[in-house]
Amino acid sequence: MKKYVVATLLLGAVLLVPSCSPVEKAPHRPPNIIFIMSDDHAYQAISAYDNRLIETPNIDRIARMGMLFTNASVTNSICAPSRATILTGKHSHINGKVDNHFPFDTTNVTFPQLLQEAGYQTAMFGKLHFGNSPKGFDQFKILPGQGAYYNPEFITKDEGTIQVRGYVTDIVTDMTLDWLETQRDTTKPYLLMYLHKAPHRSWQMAGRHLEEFTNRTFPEPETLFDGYEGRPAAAEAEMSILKHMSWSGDSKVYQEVMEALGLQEIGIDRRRLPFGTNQLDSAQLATFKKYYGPVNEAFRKAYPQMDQQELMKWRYQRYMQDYLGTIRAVDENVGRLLDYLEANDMMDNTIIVYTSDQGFYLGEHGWFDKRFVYDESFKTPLLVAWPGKVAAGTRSDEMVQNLDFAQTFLDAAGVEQPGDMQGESLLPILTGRMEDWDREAVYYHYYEYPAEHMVNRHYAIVTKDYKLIHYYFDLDYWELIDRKKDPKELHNVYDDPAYTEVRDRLHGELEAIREKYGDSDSLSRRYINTFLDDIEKDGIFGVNQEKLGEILKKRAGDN
Ligand code: SGN
Ligand code: CA
Repeated sequence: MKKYVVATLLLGAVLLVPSCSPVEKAPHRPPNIIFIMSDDHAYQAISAYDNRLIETPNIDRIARMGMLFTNASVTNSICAPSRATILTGKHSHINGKVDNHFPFDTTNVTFPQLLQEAGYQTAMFGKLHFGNSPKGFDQFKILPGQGAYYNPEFITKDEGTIQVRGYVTDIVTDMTLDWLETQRDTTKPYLLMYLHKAPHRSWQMAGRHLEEFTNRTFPEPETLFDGYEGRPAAAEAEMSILKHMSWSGDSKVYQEVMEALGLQEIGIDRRRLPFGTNQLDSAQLATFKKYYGPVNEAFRKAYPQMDQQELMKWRYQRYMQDYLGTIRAVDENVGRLLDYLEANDMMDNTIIVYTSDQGFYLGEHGWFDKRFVYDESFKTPLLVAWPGKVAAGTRSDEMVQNLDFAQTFLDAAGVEQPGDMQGESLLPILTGRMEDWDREAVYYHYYEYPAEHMVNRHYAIVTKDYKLIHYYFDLDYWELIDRKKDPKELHNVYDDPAYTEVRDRLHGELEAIREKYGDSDSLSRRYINTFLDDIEKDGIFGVNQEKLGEILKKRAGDN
């Protein structure tokens, strides 16, 4: 009997041998891919990076299972262009989606289409923001445009436009879990894109988090009172927490309180009065009022004594409370998904990515929003788990980008990467083959100007040590940032003689990287003209009319 057991064990061992044998490789099993992306989620608000603002235990689980990237960035820090780069593996100037203004060109080839052709089952739930429906998906339910936090509508593949009651972060997760539970074709590997609207402006948290978050106080960033010396584009931008946030939609100040205090609504937000509540039903609104009522009362009393600095501090706290409150629900829901995968033994051979479409300013430089190549919006969170393939609890400070996702997934799936994609597969980093990775610099190009927040057009080369930035329309000047000596990015050393050599070297590298990726001044000029032609005809939302007039007049002078 004993002999029989031993023989059986030996036979079992022999049968298992092929996967360990040096000659015969195990057959490739294409992994499942779960791509989780939130909208405007700053890495400063993920505790795996930094726990001063909020604990995100569930998102952190992905880093504990796999790798945390500390130097991941985007090629163009704004929503739809980032998503287009992710799907196409190409820079904005090549895929054509340079800004949020025009719809995505659906003749682009995207990695989900290629995975679908290769036999993957594909699904997308949540925010896309393309102005059209995604190609290459067997199933999708997406928010129209920015989508709503409460009782949102969805454009669906099979049911037309539907409205679902509830809170968007919970609903997108319900849809995702429902798909995993009831629609999976278990004979195929799958690509699941689970895309949150939160924490996008204007921040509306779930009712269950109002009590905690409207009562919390958060530490201030060191650069809350940046004066923008030497950085004219920063000085011109309209994204100051003090000056450009709206009283109603952003800070949740009631109209009657604004009137009592003589406050004029700020910027473009007039359309959203009163206080961003148009999508809430009466019960949801009552919960909002229960918590924002006392906030308003306290503000009504305190405001007359506040100086500008105190007001900035108050507005920063209000901002953090609401922004971070929306992240609590994202974290809880990521936890629901991970729990589901664990409970159903679905972690094996599955890549799980958590990222954001870009970073965000949480008071650094006195700002909210993004767009600049400065770290808080240039960098983006990136956590990747792949149990069995990526070592648990690892970190990488390599300069990876959203440009690399498409090729990474194709590589992992064993699908050929089209020669015109511009990123690189991250598998060498993820699986510890660093001899196959040698990137030293990345390229950045932001376009959307003139537009809301008025961030000048700029392109840049970024290395681990420096950023060389050219602001070219309508300002025209250079910035050089020494990332090691000046991590808060407060000093433009472009004209400092101590940096002449660095500056000249970086100019050469910038020209080379622009050539490598096929970007040029003539292409930039073409994008400016298409944009200005369009807004000259139809106007543009959110732009100071006087400034717009000046830009268009200057342009007329150019021609
Ligand atoms: C909206 C926001 C802006 C934000 C853009 C782009 N204004 O227009 O603050 O920069 O979206 O964001 S709001 O008054 O409508 O909230 S993106 O993530 O879609 O690129
Ligand atoms: Ca975004």
